[in-house]
Amino acid sequence: MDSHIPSPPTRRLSTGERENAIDRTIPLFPPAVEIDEHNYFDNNDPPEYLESMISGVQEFVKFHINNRVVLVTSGGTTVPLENQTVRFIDNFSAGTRGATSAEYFLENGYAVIFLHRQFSLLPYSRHYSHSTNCFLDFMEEKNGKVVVDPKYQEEMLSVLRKYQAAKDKNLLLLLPFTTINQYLHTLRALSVTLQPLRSRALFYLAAAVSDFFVPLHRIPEHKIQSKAGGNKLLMNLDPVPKFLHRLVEKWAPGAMIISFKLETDSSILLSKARQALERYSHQLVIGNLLQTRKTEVVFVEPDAPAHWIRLTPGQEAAGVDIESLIIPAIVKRHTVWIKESGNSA
Ligand code: 9Z3
Repeated sequence: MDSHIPSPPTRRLSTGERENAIDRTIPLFPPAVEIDEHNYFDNNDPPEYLESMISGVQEFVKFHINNRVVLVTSGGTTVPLENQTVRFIDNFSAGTRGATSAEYFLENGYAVIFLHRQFSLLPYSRHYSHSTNCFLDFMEEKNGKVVVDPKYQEEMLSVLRKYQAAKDKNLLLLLPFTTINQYLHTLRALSVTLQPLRSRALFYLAAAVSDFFVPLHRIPEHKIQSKAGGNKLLMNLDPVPKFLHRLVEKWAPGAMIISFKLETDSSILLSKARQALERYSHQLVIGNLLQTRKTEVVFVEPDAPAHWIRLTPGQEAAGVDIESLIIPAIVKRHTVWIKESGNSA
C-alpha cells in the first residue's frame, strides 16, 4: 500500500432523519405544583441582587398603588452550561414585542415594570439602538458639533418627549435578567410584591422562556474542555418547571394574566394556545408564529372563539406596530377584569 495515501478520517458527525429529531408523541410535562416550586427554588439559588431589586419594586408599587401597573417580560432567557459562564444556550428573541408593547402600555396610562433580558431592546431607545437602528446613522456633523440629521428631527423629538415624560413621572422601571434562574426568581418575587395592586396588576408575559435547563448541582464550575466529551458532548437538561399555574393561583391571585404562545407550525398554534389556557387557567393566551409575529396574532380566551388581530397591507406598508392594536384590545379586557373584581382604577 502507498504510504502517502492518507487513511480516511474518523467519522465525527452523526447523521439521521430530521423528522425523527423530536418525538411529538411524548406526553406534556404537567404544570408545577407546590413541591416542584420548593424543589426548584430551594435548589437553585436566587441572584445576589434580588433583595435590593425587590425593594426598588416595593417603592414603585407604593408610588402607583392606585394606578394600573403592568409587568412586561421581554427577551430570551439563557441556560448557562458552566458556572463561570463561557457558553450558554440562548434563543432568537430580541425583545421587540416586549419593548414595543411597553410603549403602548405607557401611552394607555399604565405604569410599566419592564423585566427584560439585559442588552435586549428597551422601550423608546429601541428606535435608535442595535445594528438595525444604530444611533450613529441618525447623526451628522455640523460646524464641528454632533447634531441629529434634520430628516429625523421630528420623529426623534416625539420619541424623546415620550421617554422623558415616562422618566419624569416615574412610570417605567427597568429590571434586567440574563439566565432562566434569574428570570424565575425575579418573576416570583415580583409577583408577590405586586399583590397589593390586586386586579390593577396586569402580567404580560412576552419573554421567550427556556424549556430546558441545567440544574445548579450539575453545572460545572469551569469552562467545558473540548476533549471533555471524547467524540461527543452529551448534555443532560431537565425540563424547566411550568410555573404559570403557580403564578395564577398563588403568586399573583387577583391579577390579570396574559401569556404568549410561540409556534412555528401554523397547524398547531390554536390548539396549543387553547391547551395552555386550559392548563394554567389564566385570562388570555396570545398566539403567534415565528414567521408572522409582526403582522398577526391570535387572542385565545375562555368562552370565546379565537380572535385574530392582523395588520392590513396598508398598515404594514406604513410601518404600523401590531402592538398598537394589541394593547388597546388588552386594556379593554383589563377594564372589565377590574370592574368584575370590584376594584377601582
Ligand atoms: C412570544 O411569543 C413573543 O411574542 C416573541 C417575540 C418571543 C415571539 P421578538 O422578541 O419575539 O419580538 O422577536 N413570547 C413567548 C414565547 C414563549 O416562550 N412562550 C412559551 C411557549 O410558547 C410559553 S411561556 O411555550
